Amino acid sequence: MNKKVYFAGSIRGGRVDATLYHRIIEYMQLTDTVLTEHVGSSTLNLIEQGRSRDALIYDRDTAWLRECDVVIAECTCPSLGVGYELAYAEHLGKPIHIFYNKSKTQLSAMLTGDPYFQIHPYEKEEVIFDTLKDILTMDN
Ligand code: 6K6
Repeated sequence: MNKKVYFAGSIRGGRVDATLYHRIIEYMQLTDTVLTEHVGSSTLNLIEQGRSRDALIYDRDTAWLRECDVVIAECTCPSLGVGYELAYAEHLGKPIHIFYNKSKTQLSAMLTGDPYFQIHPYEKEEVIFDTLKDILTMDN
């Protein structure tokens, strides 16, 4: 099944993992539709542009969260926006998979302590793609 994927990754929280996000998005786009392709872009404008511009981002992203079939989040780099998206998607009952590199960070207890989330710690990047393949071929 071609799934609509909401990929979440840090933007204003820091772009240290932006190239990893790009590789994850490219992999998922081989079989599925990624609604949030921009999260992996190397040319994002990170500057605050006022609340009305940010309101447009919020409205579009929350509409995509309502539309998606599954949420995939890469949480090695902490991000307030990603944390918000995860809680929003949980409230909607969306399947949520969280990846993080356990040799680089400790995930917030508000994520690891919530049994709703499917959490996938990894050390080697290759493992992410095997897990994604399983997720994207699941029935839901
Ligand atoms: C313009 C073009 C591309 O990006 C922009 C402007 N910023 C955002 N656009 C779209 N989604 C955003 C933007 N800033 C944050 N988000 C959403 O919040 C993304 O879906 C990320 O998963 C998450 C990142 O939050 P922060 O707190 O790290 O910025």
